[in-house]
Amino acid sequence: MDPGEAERFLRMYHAEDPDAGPLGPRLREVLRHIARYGTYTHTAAELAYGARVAWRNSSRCIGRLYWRSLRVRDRRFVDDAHGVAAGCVTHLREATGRGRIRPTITVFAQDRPGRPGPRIRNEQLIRYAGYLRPGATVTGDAHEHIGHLGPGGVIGDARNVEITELALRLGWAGAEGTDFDVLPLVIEAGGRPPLLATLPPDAVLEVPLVHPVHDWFAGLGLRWHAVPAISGMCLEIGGVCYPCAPFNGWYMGTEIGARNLADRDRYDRLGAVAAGLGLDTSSDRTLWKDQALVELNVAVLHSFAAAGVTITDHHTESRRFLTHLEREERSGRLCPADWSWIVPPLSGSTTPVFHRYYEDVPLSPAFVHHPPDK
Ligand code: HEM
Ligand code: NRG
Repeated sequence: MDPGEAERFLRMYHAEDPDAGPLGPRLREVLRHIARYGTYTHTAAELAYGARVAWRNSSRCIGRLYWRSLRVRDRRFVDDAHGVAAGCVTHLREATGRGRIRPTITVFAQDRPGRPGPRIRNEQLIRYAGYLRPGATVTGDAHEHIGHLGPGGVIGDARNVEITELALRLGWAGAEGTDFDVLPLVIEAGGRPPLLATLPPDAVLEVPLVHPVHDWFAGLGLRWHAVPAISGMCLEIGGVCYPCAPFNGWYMGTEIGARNLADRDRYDRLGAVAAGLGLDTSSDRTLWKDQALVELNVAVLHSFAAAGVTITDHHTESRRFLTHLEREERSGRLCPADWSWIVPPLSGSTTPVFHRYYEDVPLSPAFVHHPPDK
């Protein structure tokens, strides 16, 4: 590891947090550890600060106003797959809060020289299986994104075909073949074969989707899980990599209504919604997709609110994000942002985040995507 990265992190932490104590002795200790062991161990306070700043630095995230309130669960002593599975279940129960969702991260063992930390193969703790219908084919870069579905398509979430097939190969017995089968976790640790871990139902809160006006909408049988918990990214702090550090906030409605359930290569349900609404789908120019998209998003926000599950809308979140930018500027910090991820996928130009540009630079600490086949 590069001792310079450790030093930069420690200098930043001690400059930002008056309670951090004296820098000198800590810096010398860390540099000595790196020289001797090739890595070092964060204090609990360094870890909590590092995780919060990694969120603050996530230039694709519109939800950063509350970065200071991230709950950090320190499980660095856990490096085995069963321990990780149990820690994830506890994470979900605590973070879900029966609908009052709490932004939370659980940090498992770090990478050490010759001893990599555990890894969760799923991109999120809660994901729905995707089953290729017989005869269907997938082309394109299947790892990043399912490209084009062949005839017959997919049951469930086409994005998760690969992890579903892996789970099935590993002997997953829970597959029911519905559109909304919750996948088991696939956890690797200690160079052993992967562990399959089924999530207990009480750890997975879901919301059936209904529409405030259109009763037929419930008949579409759509639902989504309450908590987005990203498990496929590495938390990097001061040169240390935590490859297993699942984190969650709450959903912005458009993630579900304008992407997950609407994208052609996900659930592709705009046609079904348009049919229910009785729209003229004979031409793109009737804007039937646009109308269906709005009603689908109305249903998502309405259903989560009615079920008492935290969710935000893209107008509110855009305003909050600009407040966050102002605060960061006043603190003398650069707040990196990626326009193409920050601008919501529905009614972009009606939100204030659309009408400006942002600087985007990689800062550390950070959440980074794992290289595809590591
Ligand atoms: C991305 C919202 C909490 C880290 C995003 C995206 C949205 C969002 C809308 C874009 C997702 C997409 O287009 O697929 C929110 C909201 C939160 C929240 C409403 C509520 C509290 C958090 C937390 C963390 C975080 C707690 C980390 C501690 C990230 C990261 C990405 C992201 C790393 C980029 C993911 C990627 O590259 O795939 N967030 N977020 N967010 N968020 Fe947040
Ligand atoms: N679009 C993805 C989730 C990405 C992260 N979004 C959040 N993160 N809200 C989806 O599942 O739709 N978060 O930590 O709250």
